Amino acid sequence: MLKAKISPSMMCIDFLDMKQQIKDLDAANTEYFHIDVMDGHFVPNLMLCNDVVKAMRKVSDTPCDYHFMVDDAEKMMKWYDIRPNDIVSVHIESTTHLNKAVQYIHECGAKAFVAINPGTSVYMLDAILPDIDGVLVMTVNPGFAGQKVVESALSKIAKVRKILDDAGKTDAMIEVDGNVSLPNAEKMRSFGADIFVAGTSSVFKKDLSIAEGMQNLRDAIAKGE
Ligand code: S6P
Ligand code: MG
Repeated sequence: MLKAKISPSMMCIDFLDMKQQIKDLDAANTEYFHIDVMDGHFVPNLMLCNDVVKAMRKVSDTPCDYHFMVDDAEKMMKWYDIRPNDIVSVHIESTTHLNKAVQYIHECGAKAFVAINPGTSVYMLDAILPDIDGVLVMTVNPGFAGQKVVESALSKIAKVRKILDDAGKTDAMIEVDGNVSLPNAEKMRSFGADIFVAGTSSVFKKDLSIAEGMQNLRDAIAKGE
């Protein structure tokens, strides 16, 4: 089992208090910052532009974990500050030249992940498997925070782990995104998830500090091991 990592979703942060919350996340040793990019076409919402990332980079060196929910990821990615050690996920459903997109991510020195929606079969990964560093399994339909998990997406985590291991990609990581609550995180870990996107279900909660939210999530993940 690979070491578990947490990637708090920046679209869930309190934008009026962003600087302090970034410092709190860093104090809690967050491994990544999850950057949701939405274009209003592939998903019915608009989200974080590169200016937000640029501002974040001024106060933290923590790597970014980009999640491009856009129609034209190959073009859109070039607007963003992608650095070595970042993760970049592009959706298999919307990226026509997937291999080219993965090549570009690698040229930036970043890790290339492919994201799959709850309704997408894990077998779609077959051709791109040799070229990727991980898979982002969406456990809600992308577009919004605060949704309920799609139960059938949970069992896909174990299927993806098996497909990766059978292909000899034992170091490839599985990231999960969507309603990563404490009970869900425990289950997701037991199915083989490695990177947990933390949103309104865990870390960004009213009446809970970021430090407490991060610790609760780490404890829940550990229970699933
Ligand atoms: C949703 C997006 C996610 C959300 C995250 C929110 O389309 O890709 O990254 O920000 O899932 O977390 P939660 O706990 O509110 O579902
Ligand atoms: Mg996301």
